[in-house]
Amino acid sequence: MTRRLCSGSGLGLGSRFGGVRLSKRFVFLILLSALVTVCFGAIFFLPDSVRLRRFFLLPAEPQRIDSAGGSGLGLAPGPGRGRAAPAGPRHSQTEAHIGPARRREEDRFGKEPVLERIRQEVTESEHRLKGSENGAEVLEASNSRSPPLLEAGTESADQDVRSHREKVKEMMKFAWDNYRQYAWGTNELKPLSKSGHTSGLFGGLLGATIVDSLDTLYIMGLQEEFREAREWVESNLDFNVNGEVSVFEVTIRFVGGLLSAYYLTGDELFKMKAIELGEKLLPAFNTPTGIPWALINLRSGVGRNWGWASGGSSILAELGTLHLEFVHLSEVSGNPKFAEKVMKIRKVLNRLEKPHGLYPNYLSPVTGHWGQHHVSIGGLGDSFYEYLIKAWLMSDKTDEEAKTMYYEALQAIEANLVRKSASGLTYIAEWRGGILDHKMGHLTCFSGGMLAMGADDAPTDLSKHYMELAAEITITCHESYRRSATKLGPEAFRFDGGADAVATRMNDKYYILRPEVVETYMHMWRFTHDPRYREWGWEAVQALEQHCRVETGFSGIRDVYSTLPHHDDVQQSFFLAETLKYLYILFSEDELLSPEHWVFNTEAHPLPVIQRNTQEQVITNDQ
Ligand code: DMJ
Repeated sequence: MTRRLCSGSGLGLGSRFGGVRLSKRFVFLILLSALVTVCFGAIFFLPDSVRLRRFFLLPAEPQRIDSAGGSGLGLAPGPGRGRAAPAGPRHSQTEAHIGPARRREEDRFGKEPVLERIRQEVTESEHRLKGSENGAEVLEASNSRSPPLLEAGTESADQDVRSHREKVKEMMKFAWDNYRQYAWGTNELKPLSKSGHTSGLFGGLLGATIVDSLDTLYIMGLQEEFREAREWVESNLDFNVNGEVSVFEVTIRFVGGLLSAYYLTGDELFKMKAIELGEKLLPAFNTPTGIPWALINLRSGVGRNWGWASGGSSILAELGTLHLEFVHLSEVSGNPKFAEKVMKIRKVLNRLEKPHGLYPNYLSPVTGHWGQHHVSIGGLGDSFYEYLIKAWLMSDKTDEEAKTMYYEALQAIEANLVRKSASGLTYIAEWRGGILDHKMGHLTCFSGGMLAMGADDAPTDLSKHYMELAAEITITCHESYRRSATKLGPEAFRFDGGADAVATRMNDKYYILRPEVVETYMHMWRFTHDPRYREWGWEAVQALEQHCRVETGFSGIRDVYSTLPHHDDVQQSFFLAETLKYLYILFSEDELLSPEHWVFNTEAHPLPVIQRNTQEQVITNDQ
């Protein structure tokens, strides 16, 4: 009878190597010396590895938050601005602090920022699989430093502006306190039921309001609340959940929120959490084209698309709104694999034939072909366009590809979708296979701010025009608010059948505390200093107070045309992340999170512009 020997059996009384019998002690010594060599090498030759840091370095203590100026900010400005820089990424690094891994990196690539190099590499060879796929190529951590949040001596003398800002801060505290009391640790507050709200977007992932609020609390100087939030993140934020999450929602709210908290505070905890979550999302990109799945099970890594999406497609606004966060994940981890994923998406989109120059909202991750030809600058499409212009700005105006794609898309949008109503209101319609649907979503209203943000760098003859278009869209969105009984805008409003910026269908009449209109007011104020934008922002504050504030938080309403209270019982996390933050900034000085230094992700989480010559500047600053 033949018997198969198990592989370990040969080590019974000694082993055979090429027929030579070795003693037990000799084998043991060989194994021991191999082990010592591996450990020695890992400790002394890879000291900058992110993975090793996780094992050997304790997270940094949180930054002390001082109260500074009337803005409520507890933030020290960046180097060279007259105050001491806090620890963390805002610290300048002397050459001595640049680790061996960074130096190895410089030897190979010069002093180019990681982003620039990745962009070039992906362009040169999209199909080349790099060592980074399996973590072998781990570069030194971020070379970007945080810019100042507020430069000294810029507090407004205007008492009204200050009191409006204080009012917004009070609203934030009220929203937070009630979440804390009735829904702590869940995703969102149900302010009427006084309980937690679970949304299908996050699978078993918890704490959306906490992570989404971190930077708002910090910026407003709500120190105690920020500390509690940080503590919860440290002790409870767990990504090892067996549930399907939306890759887009988790990226913009959780990854964006954590990255932003890291850049604002320098607290390593947020960075490590952001990277850990980023890693968990990576399997979503394992598709034949690199176009990510919409949903991913965080534990198993199995991905799929929404059942309702045309022909199993991924959605443009979802697959196209990962860029800023994933580029920053590479910046803070030093690992290019995150940025490579989103650069790959960019390449696929850029290469595709576009009907009339327009991007349909559905794209198959398997074939790389468009699904249904539905085009919208609102739901399903919106933030894809936003991230093109923001990628350009966040790259310190070096990402030419993003810039070109943005202005080309804008031209097609203008030619095919922008229309004027009979009364002269400019709106952006939706496009269904060549047929216009004369409706504009609340979501589309972000585009006023986007147009203003991109106006400066438009081809010269178009700059002024885009600024005018931005102002016209803002007027239309304001009208959609002004024409309702509550002075809050509906989810969608129409320009056909006699309608002019009003909702005509019951299921378009709701308002769920969305930010897009006040977001645009904020940007328009900053670019023009036209006082009406602050006035309109204040109108929105009053309407929110009157119709959305309930005894224990803020709630959406089901019909903006009725003043009878009919609340939806959800305090959305984006109300704290975006709506209140944009209102607060609207009533702050321009230097708070100035566009020169910061770009907001689509959930209003500020991310720093990645300076072209960061490395050189870092060294120069310390000399
Ligand atoms: C936010 O989560 C983001 O702004 C996203 O891009 C779309 N809409 C919601 C808020 O309305």
